[in-house]
Amino acid sequence: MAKLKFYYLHCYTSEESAAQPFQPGDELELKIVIDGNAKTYKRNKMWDGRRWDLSHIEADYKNNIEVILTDLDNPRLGDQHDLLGKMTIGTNQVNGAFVFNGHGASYELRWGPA
Ligand SMILES: [Ca+2]
Ligand SMILES: [Ca+2]
Repeated sequence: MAKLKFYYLHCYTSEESAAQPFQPGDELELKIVIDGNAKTYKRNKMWDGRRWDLSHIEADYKNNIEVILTDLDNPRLGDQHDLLGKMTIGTNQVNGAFVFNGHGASYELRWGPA
């Protein structure tokens, strides 16, 4: 077993421009899959310089944690969600960071020992 806690997700560059009227920044879906069990967290209005505090999320895991970050859009209007990236944390990586940079975005996730 390994144990970690997430610290934050920091936005360096959002996928959608904060300057776009009616669409300020990203609508994020953060999916955390702990040994195959998925939990989903959402946060609207993330843009350059904003930080999402994740310090309430701890994980005990046996094999791995998969993290999938998506900017939600509007598929019903033909605007598909944008996958910003996915990554896997193994049991030997209880301290680390990862940058999601799909679709020109840049978000850094940090985590450490719980
Ligand atoms: Ca969006
Ligand atoms: Ca988008």
